[in-house]
Amino acid sequence: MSNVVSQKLSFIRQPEIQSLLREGAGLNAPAGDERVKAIVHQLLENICGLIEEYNISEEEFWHGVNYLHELGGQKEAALLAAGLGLEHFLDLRQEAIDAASHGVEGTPRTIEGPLYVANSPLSEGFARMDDGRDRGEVMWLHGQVNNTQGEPIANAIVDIWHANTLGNYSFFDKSQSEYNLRRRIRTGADGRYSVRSIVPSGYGCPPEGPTQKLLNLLGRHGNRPAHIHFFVSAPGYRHLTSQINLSGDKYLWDDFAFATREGLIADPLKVTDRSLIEARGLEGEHTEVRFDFTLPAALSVDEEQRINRPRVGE
Ligand code: MBD
Ligand code: FE
Repeated sequence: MSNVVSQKLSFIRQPEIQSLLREGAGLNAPAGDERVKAIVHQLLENICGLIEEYNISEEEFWHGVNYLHELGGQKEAALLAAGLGLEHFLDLRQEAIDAASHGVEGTPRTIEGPLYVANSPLSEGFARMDDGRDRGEVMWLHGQVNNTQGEPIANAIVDIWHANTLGNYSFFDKSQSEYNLRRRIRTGADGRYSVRSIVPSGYGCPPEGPTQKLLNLLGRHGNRPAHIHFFVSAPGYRHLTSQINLSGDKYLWDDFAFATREGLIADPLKVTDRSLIEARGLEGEHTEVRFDFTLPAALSVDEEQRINRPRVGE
């Protein structure tokens, strides 16, 4: 081979090194998994190529190994995957695959992120999500789940989670009550869901954590705009993982996790109308956020389920 890369990477091209990479990946062992072997082999080759190309010192190498220990020890690997854009990449790739079979229809998907907790309390039509201890602005969040013909979907489960006014999520923030700001709503025949909650603030990565440490070296911030996460599912329809972002946030189009998308932005509305306040059983002025979902029909039962990934509470 005489391309630029192979000329530059002359050390790892030596037969002795190539043989070491094959041995390391178990290519000569009869047992094991072929796919894992192939992937690990290429991974080893890529790592050794980087070491050669960037002249990575032994000290830098062990520093990197220790960084993985820090990342795992503080359970920030999924946070870093979001911050490096890898989780958004998976969305873009899956969307391109899906477009081929479904066309482009329905509410856009966007990343789940690392802060979901399964099995939050389930209510019919309406729930209050906050425990009343965070004196943030009251938020009335509501909308309708529809099919692509615009008809309401009954028995859809709208699983909602969001941060408090400090940008923190219950469970991960032990100062909050269990399942605070986490609820599941089942829609009735009208396809509607509504919740009373508090307006969330944007999230910021733990400033002393390993994710922020790397982001600093990249010259990047670790902030997200104010957002609300959703899983929306219903029998016969495609599972949707998405989020809405609140317009007006300074990070709306500068999300460190790249989750903001056209079609996923909601405009918070100030409600002062007395009769509307009373109809909602609220005490006074509040912020209304309306967001409707459109779910395409599922082509298989698999598509009705969220992807499997390790989650708290499952
Ligand atoms: C969040 O709240 C979030 O949604 C993501 C993707 C990453 C970090 C914090
Ligand atoms: Fe979030």
